[in-house]
Amino acid sequence: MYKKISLLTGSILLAFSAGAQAQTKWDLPSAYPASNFHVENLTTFIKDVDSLSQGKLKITLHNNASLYKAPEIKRAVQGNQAQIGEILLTNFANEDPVYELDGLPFLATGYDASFKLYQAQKPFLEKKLASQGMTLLYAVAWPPQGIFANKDIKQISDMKGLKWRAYSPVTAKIAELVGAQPVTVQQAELAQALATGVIDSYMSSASTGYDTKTYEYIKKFYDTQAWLPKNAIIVNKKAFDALDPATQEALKKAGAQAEERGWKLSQEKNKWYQAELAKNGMETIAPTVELKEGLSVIGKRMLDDWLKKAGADGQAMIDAYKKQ
Ligand code: PCA
Repeated sequence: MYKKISLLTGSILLAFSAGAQAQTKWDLPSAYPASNFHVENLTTFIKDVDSLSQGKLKITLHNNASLYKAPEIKRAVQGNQAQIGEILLTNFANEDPVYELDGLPFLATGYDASFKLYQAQKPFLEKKLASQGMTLLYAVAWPPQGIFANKDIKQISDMKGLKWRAYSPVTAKIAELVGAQPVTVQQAELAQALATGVIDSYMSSASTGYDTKTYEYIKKFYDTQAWLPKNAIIVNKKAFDALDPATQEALKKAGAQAEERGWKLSQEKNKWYQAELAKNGMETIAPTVELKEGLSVIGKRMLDDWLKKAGADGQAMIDAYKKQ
């Protein structure tokens, strides 16, 4: 009898403590597949949030654009249909120049330079997102961008007429400037666009080449290392404010850890992705001097255009970047 009572008391206590710790459930849409390093990183982040918040904040990942397509995720977070989401910043270049900066070719070409560019961009990015009712939790760079094409490309004029997959306004602009035909296709639909011949070339990372099995259609990767765009994890401000202070801290801590881990993972896995491309018959080619020069002329022109659009804030970002 005594035993029974104590068991009962135990379960009541358990029920009570579970009830007292209100649990919050968030949805996290991402546009990339499970094999992608950003998504691997997100999976660890979600586990960390769970343990650091002592189970109070449960985040469900919806990867591969299964909940929202890439260009829709930002608005979903803004409207709190999703409380947290992953976006490719440069996808939103038409909304504000601050989103475009890390998508410009040949401004910041390696991981160190890209991280510096991020530090210069960050305060402006945070301000812009705050004005849209969101906060920046963390951002991680994609590996350097190169050109996937079967054609021999020795100079930019060789890119004329390519059926060029663009993922952002900037990558569409590059196509226009070299005389290629841009078609905007997000990564989740890229494999199909290759299979159906809608496109025959594009500029992106080895990571995306691997995720989409591009090697089944394209055999050359020109390693131009032109820029490193970033994915950002953004949070709806109202959803964040509704969390208790300890849970807010847990989320921020897990985010800071994910940012640090993500930049390392991007570099490490880039080597692995490149090896996988080679294993699957893709040749990595160093760009010729002419090709590099042609692309940097384009980069310079795009930066000038960007500075005109971005005004004083833009100049402040570039100055802060160059000062580091
Ligand atoms: N992969 C993404 C964006 C940048 C990258 O490396 C894509 O191709 O859609």
